Amino acid sequence: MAKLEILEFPDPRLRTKAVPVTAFDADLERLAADMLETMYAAPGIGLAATQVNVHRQLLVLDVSETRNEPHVLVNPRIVHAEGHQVYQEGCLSVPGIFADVERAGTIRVRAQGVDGQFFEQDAEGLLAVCIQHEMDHLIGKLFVDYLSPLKREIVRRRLEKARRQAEPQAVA
Ligand code: GNR
Ligand code: NI
Repeated sequence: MAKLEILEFPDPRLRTKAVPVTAFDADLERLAADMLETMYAAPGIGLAATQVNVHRQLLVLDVSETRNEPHVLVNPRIVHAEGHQVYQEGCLSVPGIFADVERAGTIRVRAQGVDGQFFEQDAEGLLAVCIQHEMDHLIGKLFVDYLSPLKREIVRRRLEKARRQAEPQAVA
C-alpha cells in the first residue's frame, strides 16, 4: 500500500474529466487500496481518483464514526435524486476552507465494485453529500464552484497565502 499525493486547488489537473473504468484488474484493486489509505491518513471521509491525478471514474468513502466501513464505487451514476439539503462542506483539495453547499437530500446510485459487479445503493444525509461531492470531482468540479466568483477568488488567495507562509523563510 502507498499513500498518494493529493492535488490542491487551483491545480488545473483537478479540472480533468475522468473516463470510465474498463479493466477490473489487480491495478484497479491496488489503486482503490492506495486511495483508501490516503483518505484515512488525511483524514477524510471520501476521495475521488481525480484528486490523486488518476482520471478514471473511481471514488472511495467511509462516513462511519468508527472508520471501518470502506466503500469503493466504480463508474457511479445517480439514477434517482430527491429533495434538498445544505451541508457545510470541506475538501482535501481545498484545505482549511468550509462552506455551505446545497445538494440533493436523498439519492440512489448505481455503480460497480472493484470486481466489476454492479450494485445500487440508497443514500441520505452525509453519505449522500459525500457521494455527490466525490462524483463532482470526477467531472472536474469542486465545491468552491458553487460559491460566487468573488468568494472563490478569496479562497484562492487564502490558500496561496497559507502556502507562502508554509515555505521556509530565510531571515537576514
Ligand atoms: O473529508 C471530507 N469531508 C467532507 C465534509 C463535508 C462534505 C464533503 C466532504 S468530502 C471531504 C474529502 C474530500 O475532499 N473528498 O473529495
Ligand atoms: Ni473533495
